[in-house]
Parts: sequence; C-alpha cells; structure tokens
Amino acid sequence: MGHGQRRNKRAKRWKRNAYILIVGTAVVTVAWLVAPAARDTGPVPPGGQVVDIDGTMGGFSMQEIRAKAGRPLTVRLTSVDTQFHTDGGGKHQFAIDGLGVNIIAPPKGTRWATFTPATPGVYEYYCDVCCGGRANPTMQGRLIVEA
Ligand SMILES: [Cu+2]
Repeated sequence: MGHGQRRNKRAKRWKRNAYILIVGTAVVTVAWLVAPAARDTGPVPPGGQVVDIDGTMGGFSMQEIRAKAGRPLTVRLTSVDTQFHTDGGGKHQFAIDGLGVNIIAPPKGTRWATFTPATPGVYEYYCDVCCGGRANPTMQGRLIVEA
C-alpha cells in the first residue's frame, strides 16, 4: 500500500466518525426537543374534576373550561416548551385573579392547583410570563362555573 493510499484511508475513517457524531448529536437533540413533557400527576381530591391544560408559545391548549360551583377543580398546567425560549424561559402560567389561582409550570414540567369555585360565573384565566403575556390573545381563556 502506498503512502498516499494510507493517508486517504485515515481521512475517510475520520470523516465517517465525524459524520456519525454529528448525525448522532442531531438525532438526540431533536428527540429531546420533541419528547413530551413528563406529566407529573399529583394527588387529586376524590369527587373532583381534573383538567389538563398545556401552555405553549402558541397559547393554551384549551380556551374554555367548564366547571361546577362547589366542586373541587384541579388544574394541571404543563409547559411543553424548553428553557431555550428567550421570552419567558419556557415557563407558562395559569392565573385567575378572582379565585386566587396562580400556577406557574417550569419548562417541560407540570404544576397543579386545586380550588373550589363557590360562585357561578365566568372567570378569565391568563398567562403573563411569556410572549406578550396578557396582551397575547391566545394566552387567555374562560373558566365557566355553572350552578
Ligand atoms: Cu404562556
């Protein structure tokens, strides 16, 4: 085998290894980015209603929630965003001023709160920690509490 051939072989092997490393890293990164957030299901009071809602940069997954007055309601908020979002760091909030509810989900995480709306009515919920916050029409919704 000539000198040039050997060098050529070594260069080829180096190229293949670099290729495997780059593709492997990309695959792992993409898998991590698209993986669903771990759903942390906390304790739920018996007889209560549970609502799972996602916060994304595109808004809440639900813009209307119906509940019954006097019945415990557990809201589980999951942020599907990563910490690499420059606006809000991947956190999302679910707040209802009139009911003292304020849930903030960390990036790719879930937080929940249980509360019992006593009075029928329409309560606005919103997120104010990301992308335009309350001014963003997709980061708000209505909790409709029926008698
Ligand atoms: Cu948000």
